[in-house]
Amino acid sequence: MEYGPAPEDASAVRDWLRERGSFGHFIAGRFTRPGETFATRDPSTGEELAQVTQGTARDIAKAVRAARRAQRGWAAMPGHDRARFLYAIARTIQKRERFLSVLETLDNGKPIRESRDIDVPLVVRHFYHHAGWAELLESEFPGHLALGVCGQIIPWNFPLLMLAWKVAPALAAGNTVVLKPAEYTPLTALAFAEICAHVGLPAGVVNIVTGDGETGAALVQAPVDKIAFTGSTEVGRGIARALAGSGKRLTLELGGKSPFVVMEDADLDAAVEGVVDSIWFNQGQVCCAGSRILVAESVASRFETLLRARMEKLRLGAPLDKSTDVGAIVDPVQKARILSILDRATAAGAELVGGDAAPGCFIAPGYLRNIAPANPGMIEEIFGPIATLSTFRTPDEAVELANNTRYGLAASVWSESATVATDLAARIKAGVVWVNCANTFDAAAPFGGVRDSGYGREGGREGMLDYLSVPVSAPRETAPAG
Ligand code: TXE
Repeated sequence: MEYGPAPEDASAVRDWLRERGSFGHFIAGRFTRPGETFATRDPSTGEELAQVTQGTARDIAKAVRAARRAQRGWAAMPGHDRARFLYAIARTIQKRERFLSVLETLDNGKPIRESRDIDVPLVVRHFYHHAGWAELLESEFPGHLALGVCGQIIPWNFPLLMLAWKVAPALAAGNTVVLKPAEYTPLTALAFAEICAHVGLPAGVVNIVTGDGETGAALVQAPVDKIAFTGSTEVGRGIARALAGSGKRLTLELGGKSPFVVMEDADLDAAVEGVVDSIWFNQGQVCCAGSRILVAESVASRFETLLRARMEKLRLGAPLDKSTDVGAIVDPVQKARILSILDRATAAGAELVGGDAAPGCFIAPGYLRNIAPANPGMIEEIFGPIATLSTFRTPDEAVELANNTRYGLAASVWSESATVATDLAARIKAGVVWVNCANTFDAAAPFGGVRDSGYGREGGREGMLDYLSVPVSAPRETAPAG
C-alpha cells in the first residue's frame, strides 16, 4: 500500500472529537446526555474516533414527540421563511466543507478527494436546491400538505449526502424529521445537528438518534407519518412488511446490480474512465455502481486491456492522502462479506483479476471474468470494488443480460450513436439510465429504483411529491339546479 506525501490536515476534526468525547442524541434542539454508548472507528486504522449513544425505543419516542410538537409551527411558516433556514444550512455546510470532508473520510474510509470534491459539494447543492422548493411550494404544489413527522433511516456509504437527500426535501415540504444514521458512520450527522442549532433552526424540526438496526426498527414502529429508508434490500423488505396496513407512507432505496453496457462503437477510453467512476468510486460501496460490465464481443479484448492498465494505476491507500483513489471498506464486517462473495464466485468458476485483500479494511480494485450468469458474483450485490466482465454479441442480447437481475436501480450505456444509446436506454429496466457517463447526480434529477431496488424518488419535483400529501381539492362550484 502506498502512503503519499500529502495527507489532509485532520487536526481541527481531532480537536472537535476530543472536546466532545462521547455523543448523546440531538432531540428538541439540544444534545442529550450520552447513555449506553458504542465506538465509531476509522476503518483505515481501527482507531476509535468517538463513543456514540445506542438509541432506545424511549429515545425514539422522545424524538418523535419533539418532532410532532415542532411540526405544526414549521409547516405553518411561510415557505420563504423555511427557505431561509435551508439556505443558512447550505451556507454553513459550505463554510465547514473542509471540516466535514475530513470527518466523513475519517469515519467512513472514503478518499478525501471524494468527500471533498463530490460528497460535501453535493450536500450543499441539495440544501440550496430544496431551499428553492420551499419558496415555490405554494405555487408549485397548491393544495398539497406536509405529511407530518418523517422517520428517516440512512446507510453508511454516503453518510452526509444521504442525510441531505432525506432531510432537505422533508423540511422544504414542511415536515419535521427523526433521522437515524448508520451505526458505522454517525459523526457527520452529529456535526449536522450542531449546524442546525447554529443556524437557529426551531427546536424539534430535526432530531437525530444514533444507534443500530434495533434503533431503526423502533423508529419504524413509532407513531411517524412516513418512513424513508436507504439500505439493504433485505431490511427494506422487512420494513415494508412491518408497515403493511399501517397507513404510513414508505419510500425505499435499496440495493442494485447495475449494468454498464459498452457498445461496439463506444469511446473505449471514456468508457474505461466511466468504470473508474462507477465501480471503483467509494470502494464500490455505491447502490447504483455499474457492477456488471457488459461489453460488445468485437471490442472486448481491446476494452479489457485498457481497463486492466487503468485499474493497475489506481492507488489504494490512506483515505486522508490526497493522492489516494481507493480507500478503506467501511468496516471489517463489510470486508468479510465482500470476500465471502468473491470466494463463492471463484469457487463457482469465475476468474478474479486484481481484487486482493490487504491488511486492515482494504481490498484492491478488481473484476471477475469468465463468469457464468448463475455465478453468485453475477447475482449478488458485492458492494465492494469488484465488477463482473462479460460480453454480448447483439444489442438484443445486451438488453437481455442487462435486465437479467432482480434489481433495477441504475444503468449506464456507452455508444457514440445517440440512436443506439437511447434505444437501449429505453429498453433497460432501471430507475436511472446514464448515457456516456455514470454516477452523475444532481439535486434537480429524481433518483430511485424499480423492482427489488425499491420505490419512491429522491431529488427534483418527484422527490418533493414523496414528502407531500395528495392535494386537498378545493370545493367545486356546482351549477344551481334547473
Ligand atoms: O445494511 P442495512 P448493512 C447493501 C449492501 C451491503 C448490505 C449490508 O449490499 O453489503 O446492504 O449492509 C438500519 N429496521 N446496502 O448491513 O442493515 C441500519 O442501522 C430499521 C446497500 O449495513 O440495511 C442502517 O442505518 N433499520 C445500500 C441502515 O438500516 C434497520 C447501502 C442500513 O443498514 C434495521 C447500505 C431494521 N430492522 C447497504 N436493520 C444502498 N442502497 O445504498 C438495520 N437498519
